[in-house]
Amino acid sequence: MTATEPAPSEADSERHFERYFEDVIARDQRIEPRDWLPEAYRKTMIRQIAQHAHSEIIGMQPEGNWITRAPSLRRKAILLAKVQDEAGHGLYLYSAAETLGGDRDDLTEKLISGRQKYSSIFNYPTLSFADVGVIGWLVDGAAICNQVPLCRSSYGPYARAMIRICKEESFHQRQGYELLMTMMTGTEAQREMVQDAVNRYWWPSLMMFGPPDDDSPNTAQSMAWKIKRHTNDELRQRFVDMTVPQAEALGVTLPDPDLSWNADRGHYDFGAIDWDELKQVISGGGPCNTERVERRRAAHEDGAWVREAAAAHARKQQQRKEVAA
Ligand code: BYC
Repeated sequence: MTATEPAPSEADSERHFERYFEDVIARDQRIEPRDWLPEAYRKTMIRQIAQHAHSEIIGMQPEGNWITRAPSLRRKAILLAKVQDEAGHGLYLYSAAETLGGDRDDLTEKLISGRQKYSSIFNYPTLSFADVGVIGWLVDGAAICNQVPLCRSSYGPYARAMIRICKEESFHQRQGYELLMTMMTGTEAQREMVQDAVNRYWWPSLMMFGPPDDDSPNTAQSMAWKIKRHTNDELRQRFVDMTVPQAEALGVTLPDPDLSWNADRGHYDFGAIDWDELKQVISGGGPCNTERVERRRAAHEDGAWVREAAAAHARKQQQRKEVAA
């Protein structure tokens, strides 16, 4: 632009930024924190990342229930490490949300006041140690199916966080499967515990992928922005196809009489999912919703002194720096 050319209007600049954003998406490159982005993209990204972070943090509770009662030192060490990993995943994700202006305190407040969601799966109880294995196998297995494509999500900090998270989730899935294999080669009572856990967790695991495509309000826009790379139903099908042979190898029965190989489709057919149950659990009416949120609220309140002490320390350090300068 020369001095004699008129300055671009605000609307021109906005259009220029918009074109740049669309171009980055079309070329399959990443949107980075300092890039201009449409407000709706920012909102969607904060919603998804926050829901994901909350799921990791609330997801520590069902398995945490078994840390003190793990049957051996080895199982206890494995479970402790896994639950700690979930805390780490939550922290990377809250940091990714912060790069979009999502304030961590605000997000936590929304979680504990029920204004933001977390994955439905963590509202089911863990009734036996076999549940730890089944969560690793099915829940982490479903999470991997859903999250590997998110490593190519269009928002850079989210995609990069997802690479590390997926590596750790793979170990989580393996530890679950290995635990179940051990139990399945144990006593009859152990085999029954595994089958009972599979019966309780199979359908809720399928619900983790979200509502069916024709009832998923966010999918079309999130696919267009390349936040999501596959629809909810595509990923659910991928999970079923991957899991059926694993169930056979394990020797458990998946609780679905309609599950059968469809040679024409090249996929397994499966029975109808109870979408009313998913709606009820998402809207706070699952078996453990109240308990999970209460526990998170109590932990947040118990930790207030730590946050205050850290803030006071940071202020003191800053004052010392200013005095020294
Ligand atoms: N539970 O239009 P839709 C883990 C919500 S933790 C609750 O299809 P979208 C682990 C959805 O948010 C892994 N809410 O939405 C941790 C939306 O809400 P709004 C957790 C659900 O976003 C510890 C509304 O329903 N993984 O691995 O296009 C131990 C309409 O849905 C659910 C993630 O968070 C649900 N199941 O697609 C072990 C992955 N499903 O708009 C393991 C990241 C849907 O009313 N998230 N909703 O506020 C995603 O991939 C997508 O957000 C979803 C939903 C596929 C979940």
